[in-house]
Amino acid sequence: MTKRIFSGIKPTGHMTLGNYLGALRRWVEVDQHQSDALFSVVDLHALTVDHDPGRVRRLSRQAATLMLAAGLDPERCTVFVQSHVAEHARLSYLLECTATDGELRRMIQYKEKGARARAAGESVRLSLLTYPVLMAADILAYGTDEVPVGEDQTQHVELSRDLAVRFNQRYGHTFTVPRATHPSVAARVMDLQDPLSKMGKSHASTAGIVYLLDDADTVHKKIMRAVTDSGREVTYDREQSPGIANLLEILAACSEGNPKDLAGVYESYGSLKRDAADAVVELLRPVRERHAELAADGGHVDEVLKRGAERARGMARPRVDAAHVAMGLLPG
Ligand code: AQP
Repeated sequence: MTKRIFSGIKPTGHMTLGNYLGALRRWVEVDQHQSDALFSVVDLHALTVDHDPGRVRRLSRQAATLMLAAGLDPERCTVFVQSHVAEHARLSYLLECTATDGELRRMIQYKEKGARARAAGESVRLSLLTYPVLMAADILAYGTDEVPVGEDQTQHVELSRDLAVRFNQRYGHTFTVPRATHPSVAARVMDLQDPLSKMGKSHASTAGIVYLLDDADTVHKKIMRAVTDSGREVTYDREQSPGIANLLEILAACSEGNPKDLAGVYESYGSLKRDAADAVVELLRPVRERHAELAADGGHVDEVLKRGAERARGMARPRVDAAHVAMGLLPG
């Protein structure tokens, strides 16, 4: 049987090189060809933190456009917006009745983002605590076998596995137990200005983040200004030399190379940075060009999303209905 794949991107900021190398590129090059795959703009997840409604709407359309521009083919896979398929929220509640508050409070992202919000004197939305359950619903609703994600999402996919197993034990077999898969290089692209932190699209400081829609000049500047250490020798060592390791991984991911082997090729940080910058610019050029074409024809993207949501609904509904009945609710 064909394996089922689900993954998503949340519209919390402009898409980054981390999103591309950690997730989107593999969806395009591998996943959509080998499986029955669904890729979603997971917009409900963008409401878990302070947000501007107009910006979320614009970023959702931009994310969908970039997914198509990068090469997702709606004839091969299902591309849709999460909030257009009510089954996600419906299943999320059923899974909230399966999860415990303790396991959600242990989620690293909740701890980090919650602490940041409290430190800034802001309140923490309840949905920041519960959204990993919604993510489990995103995945489990489709009988997903594999979830191709960057390394930062491992803990959330683990929760989905735990909830699937627990639900099946309590109420009878309903859900496939999914597993996370990661790219072999660049599963965690780091911020160019702070190579100990992930390159994240919602981060406030943008100098260390390469956005997919940055022009060539901006990409060059950001990479040439990347923070490195005070050494001179180019070695691949994530602990001792995280900035250089990050650049080697980025270059390796762009050139299908291996970061360790590439380290031996360079004698200066400057030449490594130049080659990494050129490689990223070339990698992103066709995506930017195709994005401009697609953005000029918004009707096409809307039509793809409409068809995608219809298809996704048809796939999710029988399993969510089954979960509903299995938990003791009367069939509607
Ligand atoms: N830096 C990264 N390196 C590798 N993979 C990454 N991903 C994200 N950042 C990196 C992967 O991209 C997919 C979509 O990510 P997302 O939209 O869930 O998260 P984000 O881009 O990191 O956005 P935020 O709002 O900045 O996130 P957080 O919540 O971390 O603050 C996922 O497969 C992700 O692994």
